Amino acid sequence: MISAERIPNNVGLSGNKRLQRALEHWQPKYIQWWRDMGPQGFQDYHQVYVRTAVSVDPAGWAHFEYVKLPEYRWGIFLADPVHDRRIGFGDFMGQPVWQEVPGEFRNQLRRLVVTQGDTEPASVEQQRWLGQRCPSLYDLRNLFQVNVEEGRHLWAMVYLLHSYFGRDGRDEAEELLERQSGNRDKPRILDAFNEPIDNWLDFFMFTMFTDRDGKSQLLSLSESSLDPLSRTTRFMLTEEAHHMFVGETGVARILDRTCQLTKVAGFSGDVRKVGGIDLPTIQKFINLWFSLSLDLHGNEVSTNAAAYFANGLKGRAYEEKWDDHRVADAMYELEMMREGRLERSHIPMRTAMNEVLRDWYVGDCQSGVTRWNKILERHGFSDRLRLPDRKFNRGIGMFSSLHLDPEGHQLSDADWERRKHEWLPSSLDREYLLSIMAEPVYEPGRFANYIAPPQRGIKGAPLNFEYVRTEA
Ligand code: BYC
Repeated sequence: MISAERIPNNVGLSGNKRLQRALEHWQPKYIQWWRDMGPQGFQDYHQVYVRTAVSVDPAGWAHFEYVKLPEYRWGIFLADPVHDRRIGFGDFMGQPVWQEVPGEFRNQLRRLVVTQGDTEPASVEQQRWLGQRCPSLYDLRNLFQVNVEEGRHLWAMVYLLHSYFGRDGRDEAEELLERQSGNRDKPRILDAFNEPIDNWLDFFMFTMFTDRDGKSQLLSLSESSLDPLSRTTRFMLTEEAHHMFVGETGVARILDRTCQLTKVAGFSGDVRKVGGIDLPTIQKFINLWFSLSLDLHGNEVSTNAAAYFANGLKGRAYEEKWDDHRVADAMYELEMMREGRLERSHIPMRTAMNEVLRDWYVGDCQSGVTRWNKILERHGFSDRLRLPDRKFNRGIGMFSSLHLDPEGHQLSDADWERRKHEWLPSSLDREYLLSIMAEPVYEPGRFANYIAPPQRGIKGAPLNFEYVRTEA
């Protein structure tokens, strides 16, 4: 018997027998999945100082305790309801939001919830070996905090599937535990979630760029006319912020250390000789994860996206900041491929909604890169990091058939093959990273040579706090 108290929630779980029964069936499979596919080597003997959301108010956020990972209390939370909330965009604008799924939009909504839900366990799977190469206990704990929260986000989507999509929803919830990141026969739905994340530079770039796509998508789903979806994703956004913090500060600390080590190596020397991560390598990982995450926004021209908007299923980020919420006639200007040439064109904005969201995303990423460059500036370096052109290295959308360099110049297939590792990580780069991460750092207060310590510890604890401990 599943106890509702073990699942912190504000959805009245103890009074909802149907949902309890559905979760009773699903939860043991989830725990088995977590053991098999979650953090490897940290299931039974380690306790982690994690934050558990026990309610949606700020006090419920500050709940920190040591837990064994499989015993984490994954909860189900919806942000508080907004009184008399109305549909904020599209053809049904102004009507009351929906508390149930309208039959005509059931398939579209299920598809959105399943796609979102699929990414959450996928990321845990991608990151499952990182604990064995961690740069410090502080970072190890942050990795696990991110992992348990991704697990909780899966619970959030499974709650929606079980509560609002009947039998199909229950089947989909099972399948979320059956697909596997990188599996040839049963891969995860979106491409970036099938890429391996086997070193900590990948991890920090993933949490910086791919979790930020999580933010774009959750912002747009939080505008949804389906109120339970809106409320669920609004609460998820509060957790997403921490994931991006881990990514942005992780890269910032590597940059800081790279600058220090470059001075040690002598400016013309190779920072790898003193165990650091050189700026060109950092730039390649930016290029990779930024372009993979651009793909996650879908095709530039998309009738699916137009239908999601028209039907009020998915809005734009911060929809309230726009003037026109119906977008019946507005046009959108974008670069398009026509007869093999790039030219600027105007298309109906509704069909460009994936691109509109991508615009928001690119701006948000740029702010982060600008903050990273301040570190280089502070150390007196003239080098600067950059986002590549958004057509670079695309696997989805109309630019996926082209080869371009990071400045956006077209290349022949042969030139691309010859030069791609100037811009994207090579197997040698990856081998180098694994070589400096081979020995995990489990000693409290110590940090691997390639990364600077953070400015402060977690919840006021010192840097030498034992953020992950083995049982006495
Ligand atoms: N990979 O009309 P189109 C997160 C497919 S991350 C593979 O452009 P649509 C997180 C598409 O399925 C956020 N296939 O796209 C971060 C369709 O296939 P079919 C996750 C792709 O439908 C870190 C076809 O191309 N949230 O939370 O508008 C850690 C035509 O597509 C891809 C969401 O995804 C791709 N990248 O899809 C943990 C939100 N892109 O039907 C978590 C929900 C497109 O022709 N999903 N295709 O076979 C959506 O909003 C939309 O499904 C998409 C775009 C944004 C993915």
